[in-house]
Amino acid sequence: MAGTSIILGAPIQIGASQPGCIMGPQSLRTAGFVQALTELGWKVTDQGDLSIPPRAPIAHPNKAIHDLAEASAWVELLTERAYAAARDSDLPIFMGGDHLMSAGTIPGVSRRAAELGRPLFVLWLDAHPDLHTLDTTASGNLHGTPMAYACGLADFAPYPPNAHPIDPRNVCMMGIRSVDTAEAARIKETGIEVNDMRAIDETGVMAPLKAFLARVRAAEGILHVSFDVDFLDPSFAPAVGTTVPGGATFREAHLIMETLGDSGLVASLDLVELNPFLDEKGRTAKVLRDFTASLFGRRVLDRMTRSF
Ligand code: B3U
Ligand code: MN
Ligand code: MN
Repeated sequence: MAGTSIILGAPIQIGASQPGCIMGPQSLRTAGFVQALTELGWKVTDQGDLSIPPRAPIAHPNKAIHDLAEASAWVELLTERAYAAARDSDLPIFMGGDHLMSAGTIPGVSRRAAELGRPLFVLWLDAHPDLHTLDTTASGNLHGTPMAYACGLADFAPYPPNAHPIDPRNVCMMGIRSVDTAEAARIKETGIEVNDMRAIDETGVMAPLKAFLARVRAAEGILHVSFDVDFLDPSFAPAVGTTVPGGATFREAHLIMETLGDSGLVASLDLVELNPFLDEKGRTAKVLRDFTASLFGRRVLDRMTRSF
């Protein structure tokens, strides 16, 4: 399954509640991320880290919001660069940075999907749905908003208008276990598929994952995976600012990544919210490296590729 992968670092931390995600891409590189994929036969081009120039603050009626000018600059830059990375490689990886990053990467890869005339699907692995708008976020932390922007659910000015919003019916969320009231209302309105941890406890991860992958395949869709570290249980992935107990186990996450790799449907990947300042001897960075390698084809034993 090996092909080409562009790696883009987006050291964003202004969307989060505490500093540290700025070191995310470097921590992954230090863990031997690029080598792990190269060993699997992938041709990897690390384009390094993006940056935005300093800018004047922008005020918003919602006084809780901070760093809005920087956030819109990141969205604008990432939309363009994610589009180009998707156009120029088989499976680009966007290394965050906090989850604000996906407000740029998803519209970027969505533009590429539109160009190919194929629908974009998103698998959202996260403790949170990140469905706040600028008006409903109470924390003012903009990493709580990317999915609402990606789906075009509200006016996000001063962000650039989202020219390629995704259809909420093409989103599948897994691992959800912390939802604010406004987000719950938006889940109801849009009908976004949310597999919360209760659902996963009841059915396991494979039933909803297989059903979703079958939908992607039937629609000849392109799949983007957005992987927030807090999807994982903090007991083995502590390097995240917003830990929520009761996350995915190592085995559940590993099975998801191998199954995604087997499917051959994944066209782009976000790795977000890694905060190396909170890590224990690089443990979480290594977990992300290994899960990514699983998605990229690393297997414990060779076995027939299954198609889902
Ligand atoms: N929904 C809360 C908490 C949160 C969202 N995303 C993360 N935390 N990582 C908020 O602040 O919007
Ligand atoms: Mn998130
Ligand atoms: Mn989260």
